[in-house]
Amino acid sequence: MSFSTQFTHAITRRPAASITRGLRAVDTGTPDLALMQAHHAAYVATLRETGATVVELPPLDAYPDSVFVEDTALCLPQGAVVMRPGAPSRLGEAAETTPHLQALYARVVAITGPDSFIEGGDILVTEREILVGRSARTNAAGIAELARLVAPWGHTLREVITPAGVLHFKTDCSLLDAETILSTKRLSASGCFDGYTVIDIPDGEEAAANTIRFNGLVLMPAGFPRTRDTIAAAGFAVREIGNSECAKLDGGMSCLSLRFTPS
Ligand code: CIR
Repeated sequence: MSFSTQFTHAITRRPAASITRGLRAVDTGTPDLALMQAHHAAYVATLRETGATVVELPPLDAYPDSVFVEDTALCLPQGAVVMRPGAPSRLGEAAETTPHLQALYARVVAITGPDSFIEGGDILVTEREILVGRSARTNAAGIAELARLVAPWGHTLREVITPAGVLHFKTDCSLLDAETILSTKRLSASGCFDGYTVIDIPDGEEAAANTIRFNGLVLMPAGFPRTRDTIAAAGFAVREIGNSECAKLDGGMSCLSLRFTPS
């Protein structure tokens, strides 16, 4: 069983009313809470449809970006690592996730800093390695600390670069199966996926690169028909989920959940 695509559990957090104040690189409009809630419910229902248990955490109004729960932890088969978000307004979110991981995992460790910063959105776990993109949110000290924490669990880290102007490494790529990565051309051109099979995102649909393979399904943002057809033609079962409101805050499919099989 592939630990990078097959999961028994997910954790999500419902969007808070404060989502209107969420971080964004460019202001393209205020997110509509009701529409985001509807998209989020469809996302959770789709995860559940695969047979997984989804733990839905309540909204956290103190943290406008807390719906993007992926950034607060890295979940591996051997244990979970609580992250240390590089965005100051998100730093406290990680501690909010900790007890929920401790309820499911025997081993929960944490990035402690004080100079280390790292967000889950910069981490792509494949069957053979963990790729971590250095970005505006993830620094060398954070990557080094993560490498030390997961080495005893048998994991090898490889540092890669998140393209300039891109929020997170996984903003531009996703794992579709143990050997196949969906990527923007601007990211794969760096050579970081050499040795994998790469499926290119069609030009102009770069915003569709952040998908998740979750058990039998690939969840992708709605509105990118060429990417949808490309993924389907490669043999994957695709589900389109509305993402218009999260996209206003630079968020996508992976950001909305932690996916794992607890140990
Ligand atoms: C942020 O800037 O932190 C949020 N507005 C978006 C986080 C998206 N998370 C992710 O890609 N893993």
